[in-house]
Amino acid sequence: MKIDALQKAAVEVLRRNDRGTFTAPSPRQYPHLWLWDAGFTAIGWAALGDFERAYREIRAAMRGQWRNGMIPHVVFYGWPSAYFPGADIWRSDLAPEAPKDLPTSGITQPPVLAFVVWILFQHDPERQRAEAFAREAFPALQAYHRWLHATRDPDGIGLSCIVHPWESGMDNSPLWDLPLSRVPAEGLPPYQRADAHWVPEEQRPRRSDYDRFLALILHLRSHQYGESGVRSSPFRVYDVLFNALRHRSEEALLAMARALGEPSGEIEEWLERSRAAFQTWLWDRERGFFLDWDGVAGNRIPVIASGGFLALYAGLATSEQAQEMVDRYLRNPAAFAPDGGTRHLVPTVSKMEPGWEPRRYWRGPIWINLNALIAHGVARYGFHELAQEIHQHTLDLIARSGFHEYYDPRTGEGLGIGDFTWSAALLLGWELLSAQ
Ligand code: 9WN
Repeated sequence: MKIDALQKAAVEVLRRNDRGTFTAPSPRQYPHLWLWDAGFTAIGWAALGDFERAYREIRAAMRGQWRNGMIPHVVFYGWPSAYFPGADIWRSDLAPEAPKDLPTSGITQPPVLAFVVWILFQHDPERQRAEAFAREAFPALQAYHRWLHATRDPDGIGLSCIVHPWESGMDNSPLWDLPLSRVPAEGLPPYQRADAHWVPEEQRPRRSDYDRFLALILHLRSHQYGESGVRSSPFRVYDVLFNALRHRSEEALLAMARALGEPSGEIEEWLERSRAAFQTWLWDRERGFFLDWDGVAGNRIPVIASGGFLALYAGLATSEQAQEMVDRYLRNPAAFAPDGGTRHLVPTVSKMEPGWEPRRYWRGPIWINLNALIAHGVARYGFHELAQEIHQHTLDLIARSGFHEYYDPRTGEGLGIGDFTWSAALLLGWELLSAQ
């Protein structure tokens, strides 16, 4: 398919998945609003010149915000549905800070909204409208980031922890194998998964993962999703992808504060602290890579996953570190680069990892959102050819298999659900995500 035919097909996916108030990631598999999906989707609407629709998407996500600042990972517009775990499991009504009239989940997802709002601000040709929206969004985004710093840094290290794998967006990554193995999953109530109805089970997380996903929800719920639940969580990880996107968003918040004439001292402090924390806690000199920090075990998680490259998107690596990550991993056929066995960039997990599974969700397949963020990350450090290559691989995958949720890096086969919103939105809005 030629690029304009692909773009036409992408527009159709966005329109079909548009529910009016929000765009479903997939009306069948994910019929509600997801936080980082909403950010990527807004980029797609903006690429089409429909800024009103992009703002509506962001508003729909912010509408779920809790009084403590948290923006939840799911807002259950369109509830009830067959989705598991639904609002009846999350029970946000038990938490005093949750919105009264709209059920949500009780955890968050990668903090992409602030940098997305900044992208919209920069590209909207109607300047008054752009400024009005930025003014509307700024206090909510600032409150969200304050919450990320205050409630989610129980160890005081300058980074935010996640207390559920879903908060990373990379649900069953091998990154979580060790930390999840410590989550007790005995005595769970019986439950019925709904995720393997449209998608073959071998492309989804295992039952043992779902047990722990549910156990963690029940733990957090028993603490009304408050601070005590974070502190006592058996799963507490300072994830590179999550914190890199937090940092990128805070770079955007700083730019926004300056553009709007708002005070910026607090944001500058956040940026300074996380820049140092990436070096102290997450950079692994021996492996030459940014690794997640396990807050419960007190060590780095020795798994090379592509989320590590997002440190480049946020400008958090030195140029030497960027060079090492590219040479040792991204360009290395034994790790992420094509080697005859794999033909496409960028698998989510290094092929050297024993936990690598090329068809199972976040354990190896290629995802379009990560490809876009990695490409713009390497471009930020001057690797323009590599960025181009990743873009070309992405276009080839979509041309071959359509707008799938993820792709087999060996064959390019589309996996997971089809007509997936962010795959379409980011084909359209790829360039807007540039971090330069
Ligand atoms: C759980 C919506 C979301 C994405 C995540 C992806 C998947 C949910 C699920 O779908 O997660 O949050 O039910 O599997 O892993 O990144 O935001 O598209």
